[in-house]
Amino acid sequence: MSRIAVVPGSFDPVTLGHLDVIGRAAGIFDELHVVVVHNPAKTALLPIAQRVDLIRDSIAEAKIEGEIVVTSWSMGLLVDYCTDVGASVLVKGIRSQVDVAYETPMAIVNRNLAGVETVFLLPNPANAHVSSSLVRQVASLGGDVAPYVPRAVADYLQHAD
Ligand code: COD
Repeated sequence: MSRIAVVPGSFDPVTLGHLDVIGRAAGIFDELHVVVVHNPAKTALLPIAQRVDLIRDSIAEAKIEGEIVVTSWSMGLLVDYCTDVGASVLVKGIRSQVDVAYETPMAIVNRNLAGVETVFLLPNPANAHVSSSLVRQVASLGGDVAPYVPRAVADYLQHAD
């Protein structure tokens, strides 16, 4: 039986931290779905379709191999997407105690709702401080985001209005 996992996130934009988690998850599971989910708690910078395109470009640029689907989901519960595609696992990155506190109740509810387990991956220490909000802030103030994001994202942000 093939193991299908979902890596969800806002990915606004995708960072080197996200890409590290995606690459390692692709090495663990037979099929990976990277899913851009609208997070109503956050004010978005990039349109969802653009985030999907940048994730695809970044995965190609990093030469991450495997069965990887990149898509978006806005139809309700994330576990419904998991059920639709036959995924039994969600993969999340844990950078700090703040992430643990945020992710723990969601992991328990997702298991209760649909039997979907959550696997937590620890970050590469080199990227542990990187977040999309940090990238958005640096970009908005005219700073160099190249150390934190894939080249496709740096290029996009440099040429965005
Ligand atoms: N290193 C490692 N991991 C990282 C890094 C980094 N530098 N940066 C981010 N991550 C991880 C995050 O911890 C997270 O696991 C993932 O990457 C995505 O991060 P973001 O910031 O792009 O996305 P979030 O946190 O805004 O996304 C939250 C979701 C939309 C995925 C979340 O809210 C969710 O699962 N929603 C489900 C909605 C639902 O069905 N709710 C009902 C049941 S709980």
